[in-house]
Amino acid sequence: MSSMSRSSTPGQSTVPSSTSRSATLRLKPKRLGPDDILAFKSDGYAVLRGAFGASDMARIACWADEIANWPERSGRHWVFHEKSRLDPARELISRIENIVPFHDGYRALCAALAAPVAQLMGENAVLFKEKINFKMPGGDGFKAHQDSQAGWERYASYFVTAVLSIDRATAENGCLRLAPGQHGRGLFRSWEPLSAQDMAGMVFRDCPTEPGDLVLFDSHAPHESEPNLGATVRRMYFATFNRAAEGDHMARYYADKHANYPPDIDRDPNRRYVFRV
Ligand SMILES: O=C(O)CCC(=O)C(=O)O
Repeated sequence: MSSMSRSSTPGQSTVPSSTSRSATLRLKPKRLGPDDILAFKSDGYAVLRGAFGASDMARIACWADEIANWPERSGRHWVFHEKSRLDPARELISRIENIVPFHDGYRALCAALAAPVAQLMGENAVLFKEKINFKMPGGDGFKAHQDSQAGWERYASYFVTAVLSIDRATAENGCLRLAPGQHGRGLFRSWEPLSAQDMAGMVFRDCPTEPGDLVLFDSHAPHESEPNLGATVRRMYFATFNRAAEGDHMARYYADKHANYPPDIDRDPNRRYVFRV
């Protein structure tokens, strides 16, 4: 049912080839049940608890450590940094994007995540973008927004993001917060977070997660998160898919993004880059 843009074996969580290692990896999340699908339709999101088991999560967490330790090089994975809110003298990794071309494990994970996303879409899903948000102690939060506000609708009309909790996420370390039942209002406005007026009547709820829990939300579902002012790291892997019928836009998306908001290693020191949504 599911397919991935860079997999030669659509619908399977098998790594076809590798630029880094040639191991074959199999990851298989739990399937969504009818109640999860109903929750997704009515709330704009669903939470699949324990989608991956402890041994898969131990591997996925190890891979995240591995990637965080890779040297930063132009033309490879994209690393973004931020100043710690707890100690401004400290630079933290805030997120790493564009991992799949360089990592067998995360490629297998994306292939696996395409399956529950395809269940929600009712058709094949193709990978659009992916990243790990590290949110280390001192890492910043995210203002309330809809993902499509970041100009995504020039590529496709609809997206579903699968967010895998690598670490335990709590109110203290900045878990996701989502506003149920608001996705049906469509896209508010591109390139700006939601205003107080947009949010009148929206109720954001903490969505604490354990390693292995999967949150799936659509691109109009408002969400936000607080900074991590606690002591524990809160890593989450985000894989966003569009309907296969709307095409494969990943290469174009990353090329366009590179022109406007490149990874830190590729930045022009004389240019100012502003994160908008
Ligand atoms: O990592 C988070 O807490 C939220 C991230 C988010 O909303 C985003 O990257 O669009």
